[in-house]
Amino acid sequence: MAPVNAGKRVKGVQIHRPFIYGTTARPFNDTDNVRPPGVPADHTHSWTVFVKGVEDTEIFYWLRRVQFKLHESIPNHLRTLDAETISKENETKPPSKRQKGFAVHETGWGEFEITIKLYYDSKSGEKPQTLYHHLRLHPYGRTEAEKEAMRNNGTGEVVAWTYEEQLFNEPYEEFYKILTTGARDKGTPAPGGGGKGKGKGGKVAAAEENNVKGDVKERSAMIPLQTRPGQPFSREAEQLEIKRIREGEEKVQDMILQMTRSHKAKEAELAALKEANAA
Ligand code: SLL
Repeated sequence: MAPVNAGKRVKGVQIHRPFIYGTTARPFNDTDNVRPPGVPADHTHSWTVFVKGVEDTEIFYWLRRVQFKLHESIPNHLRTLDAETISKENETKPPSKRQKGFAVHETGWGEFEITIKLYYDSKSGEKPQTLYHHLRLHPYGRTEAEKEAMRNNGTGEVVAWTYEEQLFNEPYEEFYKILTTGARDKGTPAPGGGGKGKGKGGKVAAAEENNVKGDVKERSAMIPLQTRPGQPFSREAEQLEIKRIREGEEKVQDMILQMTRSHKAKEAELAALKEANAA
């Protein structure tokens, strides 16, 4: 899709939208993940690759199409999903069954790299962008604890999820309106049908500032305050990560200090030995 020129850009403005992409895999078993009939006997896992909003908030208003390129050993390995088609299918489903993101469900036996191509709303004028994700079927890590962290709290699922933020730099005015019009509580309908109309846009920033309860609003750039089961990306997780990085930095600084000291001591020793040798 060739980018269209959608009028003037909003200068000095950068809008971001958080999203999550990745894979969730489960080994087949005899109880709650039985290999479906027709699935080859050498397939060991069922898995899903997805692109979705944080806390399953909608993303179809800025992300219009996703193409997943799977391993060539998989029949039909190019899978293209359109937001419009998914939305139409959703109309016939009860709210709890509606699909909020882009997802491909498959079965297989091996891990490989999946190419994920993102196509934006044509009014954005953005070129498609490619992400790469390695499908994980097996937990990995240097320690049991690291492996366990990939097992999604004992559900048996192997999760490999990545948090990302899509940046729209100086968006076109029309697209800016789409992005910023209609922040609202989750589960409430879009204003003006599809969010193109009636402006509640000014409330977005205020909503983020007043996010004391931690509820994520639709059509906002918010992420939850607290980590919850199945929702690992939050302000809380961010703070923990910052703490971990700070502690790592301190440790490295400490190691550098120790090394410098021992290096100086060795140099002094060397100088003394040289002196003794010359005498
Ligand atoms: C490996 N380099 O050797 C990888 C290749 C391919 C995975 C993994 C087949 C699924 C199907 C499948 O799982 N391919 O036949 O539908 O580990």
